Amino acid sequence: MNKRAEFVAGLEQSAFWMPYTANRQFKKAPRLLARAEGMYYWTPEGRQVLDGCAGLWCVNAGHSRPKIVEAVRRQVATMDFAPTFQMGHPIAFEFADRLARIAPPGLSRVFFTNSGSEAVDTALKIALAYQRARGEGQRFRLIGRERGYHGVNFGGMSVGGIPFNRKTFGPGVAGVDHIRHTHDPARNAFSRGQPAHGAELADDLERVCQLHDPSSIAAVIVEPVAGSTGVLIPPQGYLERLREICTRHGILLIFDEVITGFGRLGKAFASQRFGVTPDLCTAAKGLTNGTVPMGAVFVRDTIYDAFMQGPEGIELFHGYTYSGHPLACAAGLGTLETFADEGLFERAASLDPYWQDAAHALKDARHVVDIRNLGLVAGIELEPRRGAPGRRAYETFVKSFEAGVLIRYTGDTIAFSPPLIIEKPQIDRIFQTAREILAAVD
Ligand code: PXG
Repeated sequence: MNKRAEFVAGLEQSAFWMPYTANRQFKKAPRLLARAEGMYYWTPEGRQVLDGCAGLWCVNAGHSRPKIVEAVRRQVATMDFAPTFQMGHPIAFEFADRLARIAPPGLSRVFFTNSGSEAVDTALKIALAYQRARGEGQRFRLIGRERGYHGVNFGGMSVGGIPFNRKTFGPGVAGVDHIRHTHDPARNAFSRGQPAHGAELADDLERVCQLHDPSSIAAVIVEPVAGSTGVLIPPQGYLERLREICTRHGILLIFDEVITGFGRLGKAFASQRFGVTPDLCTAAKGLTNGTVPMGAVFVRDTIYDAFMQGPEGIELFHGYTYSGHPLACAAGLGTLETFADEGLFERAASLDPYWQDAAHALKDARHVVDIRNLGLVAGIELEPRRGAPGRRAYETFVKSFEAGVLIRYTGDTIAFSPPLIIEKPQIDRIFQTAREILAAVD
């Protein structure tokens, strides 16, 4: 047996319990990646694969970019780790201050975590503690949305709206309810950008407010664009209306921007693209270009100030050993520098129309029942195969990888979210490959 065959044969017994993966199926027929640069991965055999989904929606500046690699290399050789509990290191302050400059207006305080899931749970805890700090401790409820994904920790799982992510893990956090999702293909299929119909779906928050009494609600959390459940774009006017209802009832609005942050929609944050400013917002993934794990919560100044009023002492009993890890901060600074050097926010915005046309050109492709897009994201929804939901999208994903293009799939939607450095011929290749594969899969 050659080395590769030996490795694959050994996988079935491997100790690695893979996340969100059909382990038995995967270990029999693995898809492996060994190297990455720019827009491409290479398999261990040296086959080149175009990255159509920025790894997992995170490598927004492309792979192994020199400034990021160098910043991490320099930092690990200078200081590998230092605590941020009652101690500090300059790079964490520097990175937070640089982030505050690109944050949505007014959200200029930054709490560091190590992942999107931790950022979400941190944002929910800050929301609860803030309500208490301002004398509104009766606000204990947290409201999420159906089809929302907010990571896998207990808070994020509870406010999340994906049945499979919830059903085997008990009751979750108490006091959680959900508003309805915005997916409405009957009225909005094949919308380009934001769908025209559905602003009134935000009024479902009023229903939940009346049911529970709005003065019991601490916060509402939504993804501005729902990524994981199939690229659901908010209808025109919807986010504005959510904002208005939250403000009217003293409820904090949290945007989960783990996917939409860092240029995905052509601005630093979706909030700026939509012109709707939340009270807190989460980020992760693109924050460090996926190089070193990190998440962050951006907090409105007035919320931070409310914590700084009491007697001297620890203001928030919360934090992670690795909050503000020096390597993550170095990767983040290298990421910001790369974005600035290459104008990547603007690049994503300027490619948006080309991307949109390329995606919607698949309208007549086989199996396609809807196409949704915004910024450099697209979701193509397929008609489910009878009796085997999700199977057609899964096979499309596998065949696409074999054809040299990495994409994502969720349910019966295939999702595209390439690094923002993508060139137009690469955009053509992604969608052309999808068209050919859709013609070939059953
Ligand atoms: N919030 C949102 C909106 C996310 O998309 C998380 C929180 C959790 O982040 P961490 O870093 O804890 O994984 C996410 C993560 C996919 C996919 O293909 C999406 C995510 C993760 C993995 C796969 O849809 N989103």
